[in-house]
Amino acid sequence: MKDQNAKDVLSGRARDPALNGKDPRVFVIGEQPLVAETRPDALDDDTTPTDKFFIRNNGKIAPPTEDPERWTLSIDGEVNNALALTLGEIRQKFAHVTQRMMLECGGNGRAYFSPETEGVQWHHGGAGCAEWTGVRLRDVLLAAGLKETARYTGHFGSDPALDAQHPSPPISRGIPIAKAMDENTLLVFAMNGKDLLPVHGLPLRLVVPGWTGSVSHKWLTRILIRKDRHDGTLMDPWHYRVPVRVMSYGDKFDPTKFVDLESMPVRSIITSPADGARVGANFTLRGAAWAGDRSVRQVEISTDKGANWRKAALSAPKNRYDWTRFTAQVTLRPGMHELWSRATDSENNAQPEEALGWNPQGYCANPVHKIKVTVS
Ligand SMILES: Nc1nc2c(c(=O)[nH]1)N[C@H]1C(S)=C(S)[C@@H](COP(=O)(O)O)O[C@H]1N2
Ligand SMILES: [Mo]
Repeated sequence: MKDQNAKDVLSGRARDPALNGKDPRVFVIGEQPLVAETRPDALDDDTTPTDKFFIRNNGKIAPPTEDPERWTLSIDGEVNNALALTLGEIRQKFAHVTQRMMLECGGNGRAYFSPETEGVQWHHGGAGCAEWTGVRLRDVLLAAGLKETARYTGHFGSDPALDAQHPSPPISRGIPIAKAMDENTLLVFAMNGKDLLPVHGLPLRLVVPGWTGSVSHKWLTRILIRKDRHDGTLMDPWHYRVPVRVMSYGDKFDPTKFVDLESMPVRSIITSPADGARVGANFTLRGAAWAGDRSVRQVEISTDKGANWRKAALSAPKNRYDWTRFTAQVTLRPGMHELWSRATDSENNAQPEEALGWNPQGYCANPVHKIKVTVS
């Protein structure tokens, strides 16, 4: 991690203006396109401040818009009244909702797979929990009048491809209509009480909580309602799909044995103390846990590399898709120690000690979080 930061300071941070104002613990793991994750000790706030929120772009950041209120979102396809709504109209016509909800990249945890897989090497910090303000996508879709044939959404935004060397069209993913109609799926114009930052989708984005972050489209301009699964960029058989059965490195890739990655798996992180910290003999350990569409049933802590576990105290989430904060009182002898956290979800899935479920694109690695501390 230290090396990561050094590299970050020398390269990405110096160059990419999107990192201006971000906490130094948001470190670059991909430069073209810009991808940056948050060190777990920077996720110690109940609500993740915007300056500590991870960044995942697939192309360039969309060019700034002159007049955000006149930004237009179109809804077309399998609807009775195709709509073209300005942001001003969206604000005016639909009820505003504010909820604290998780956003997490589908590749979060990828660095823990062995053998290493393709893709950006996220540790545990491709996730954050912000207060999102917007309107329910459901309300807008009801205004457009879904036809009986409506099955799936397709999302389009205004971010351009990276450059001539990377001419692939911008990401365009989608979700089944049931998730689009879920009351927690929001069309968002504010993050933590302020307009979205350009890098987080100014002026309008989707937040589809609990699911792979790739469906939470930024710089959103159009939602196409479809009769069948969307076929946009990164809806191919490789991306954001996970094997139905356990597979191993070297197994033949058979696309018929894969399903769309939707809900993210259970995960916990220790947010205090920081990895590598010096601590007193008695301290309060703090952390956060989340589980995609499911809830967190319990979090356990081990101070002896998994030989013994004991329960952490959980605080109640504010609303659905909020993370669960936890604390534990820890007493340790002088010396070096490891602190581990393990969460279990409402369907009794627990984090494994090492990343299981290897898959070629490296989705959903959720091993227990392990940090080292020194008691002096
Ligand atoms: N238009 C657009 N939306 C996008 C992306 C993108 O590249 N372009 N990346 C997606 C991915 S993969 C993730 S994980 C989230 C990250 O959101 P954030 O950068 O605000 O943290 O945005 C999603 N929405
Ligand atoms: Mo992502």
